[in-house]
Amino acid sequence: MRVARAPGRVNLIGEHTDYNGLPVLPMALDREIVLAFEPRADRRVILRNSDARFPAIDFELGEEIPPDAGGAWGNYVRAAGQALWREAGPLVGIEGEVSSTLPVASGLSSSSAMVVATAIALLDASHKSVPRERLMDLLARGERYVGLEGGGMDQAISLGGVAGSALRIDFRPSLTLTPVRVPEAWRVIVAPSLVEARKSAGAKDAYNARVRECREALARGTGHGARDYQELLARVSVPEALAAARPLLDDVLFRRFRHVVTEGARVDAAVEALRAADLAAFGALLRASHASLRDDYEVSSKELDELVAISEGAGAAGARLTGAGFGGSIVAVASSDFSDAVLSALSRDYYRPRGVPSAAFVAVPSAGARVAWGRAMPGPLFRSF
Ligand code: NG1
Repeated sequence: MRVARAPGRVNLIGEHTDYNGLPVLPMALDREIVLAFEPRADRRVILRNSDARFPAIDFELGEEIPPDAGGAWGNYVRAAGQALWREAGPLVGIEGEVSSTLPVASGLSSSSAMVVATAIALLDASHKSVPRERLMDLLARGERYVGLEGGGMDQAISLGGVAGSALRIDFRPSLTLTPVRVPEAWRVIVAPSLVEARKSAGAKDAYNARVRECREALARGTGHGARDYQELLARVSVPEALAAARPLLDDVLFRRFRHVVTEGARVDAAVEALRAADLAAFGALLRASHASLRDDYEVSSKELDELVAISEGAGAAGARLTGAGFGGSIVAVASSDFSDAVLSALSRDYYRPRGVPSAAFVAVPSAGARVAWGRAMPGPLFRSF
């Protein structure tokens, strides 16, 4: 048996920036999709899921793989199979079982972890390889198979995660990953809202609408001829971009535009704060990011706002929704002195009233996806991608 493991991620800052060409700052989690598999002699993929909610899947790899009925987890497997076949095919199939320590639809990228785990399993089974950055990019485009016009953050961090570090990921002019160590005394707390952000369902339309609005805002002359927001901000400052955009955009488009350009600048500032171990400055940026996502981008919810308020009230330096929003999770950053207080407050004020002891956890910045022989053998037998 071989085992492919692909972690989920928590994004510290840089939300809804990746598909606009601006950077992000996620870290890979110590929670992951685990795919135990054996290569097959033909091109069938047969996978069981240890979670009884998800029925087994069985399909043939190829250039054009027909989708399963909407919303099925098997579409993330198909997405990886089709993208990889087009890049590196023909491939041999696999047979095995998927399990997960990642909560689904929680803004922690279990879907991209599924795509990445499938891809590295198929490559391993077929004795093929694809250069790392190329794989990140092709899986990002490949995941659009499920109908979400997503960016490239999730596949890149799941493949490229570095233990102990967050990664600044730039998408332009080329995909670049820069690890930035998370200070020992900081705690990154993830708190799921228990409201699922199922992008295979309603949240997909809301997400794709934001992608279109951002393109439209740029096309209405606010982009100074730039092809994306990265090019725009290489030409003009944030205040200049905002002043020029105001008269050209209606209220909604202006607020979408304002979120994107200010969030891009917050990523730059957050990387500096992280390098300087300046927790107060980092926390202030998280707060500003959340306000912008709530008021300008309109992707928060009352549950996410409540989690943010509880965390900050209990001593977190800052907190914000993480991932696409519309449900999912928040991330809070606190000094080690305050993390217990934050976790207790979340349990007392958010989870217990909803009938669960807690769902929050301290996230450990972890390594990226890998394939190993046997069930859980660490060390040199791991092959990194
Ligand atoms: P989630 O929904 O949290 O997995 C999505 C996109 C990201 C990024 C964030 C918002 C995919 C697979 N994921 O992440 O690329 O745009 O929203 O910052 O499309």
